[in-house]
Amino acid sequence: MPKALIVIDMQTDFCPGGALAVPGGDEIIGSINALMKGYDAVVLTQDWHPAHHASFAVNHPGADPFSLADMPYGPQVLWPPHCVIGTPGADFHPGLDLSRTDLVIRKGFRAHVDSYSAFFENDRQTPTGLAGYLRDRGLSDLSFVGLAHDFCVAWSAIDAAKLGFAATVIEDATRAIDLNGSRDRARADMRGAGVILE
Ligand code: VGL
Ligand code: ZN
Repeated sequence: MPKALIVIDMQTDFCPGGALAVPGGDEIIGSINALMKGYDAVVLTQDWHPAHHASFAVNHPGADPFSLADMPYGPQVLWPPHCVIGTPGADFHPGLDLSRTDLVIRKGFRAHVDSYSAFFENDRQTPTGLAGYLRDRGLSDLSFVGLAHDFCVAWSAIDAAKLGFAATVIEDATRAIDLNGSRDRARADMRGAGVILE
């Protein structure tokens, strides 16, 4: 089965020193680079928000970062501003090997809806186009790595499994934000959806 490595959001803002740093986020870059040669395709995702994005706490007067807001599509964690379009924080980490990248899929660029998953925005309906790309290329076996384990990696892997792809998360090559037990919940949800945790 042709296989793709899906590298989620390995961007400066999610690494130590960044605006929404995931603890140890930069420790996984070497293993991700090394994994790339074992795949038929490498896809990178890039979190890519306008400054007035609805997932930013600063755009909700009085709301604290990491609190929950009610969006038309359900509860949404409010984040510090991160991965703003065109800023250095939105760049891929300089250590990431870009030489084998087949496709970069940007997500979260619509101001009123967040997008954790590489496949669907958080309204769970608006597709990013990634499923069609992978199917067109016959890439049916997907391995997920990157940041953050408990948000964008988990949501992407769960959607992949629901869409009928074989989905594996290589946990050593991920790091979690771990907000109120989100890491354990993500692991249980992934297992429940048929994602293999490796
Ligand atoms: C992510 C929170 C907000 C992620 C992206 O990449 O996991 N988390 N935006
Ligand atoms: Zn984001």
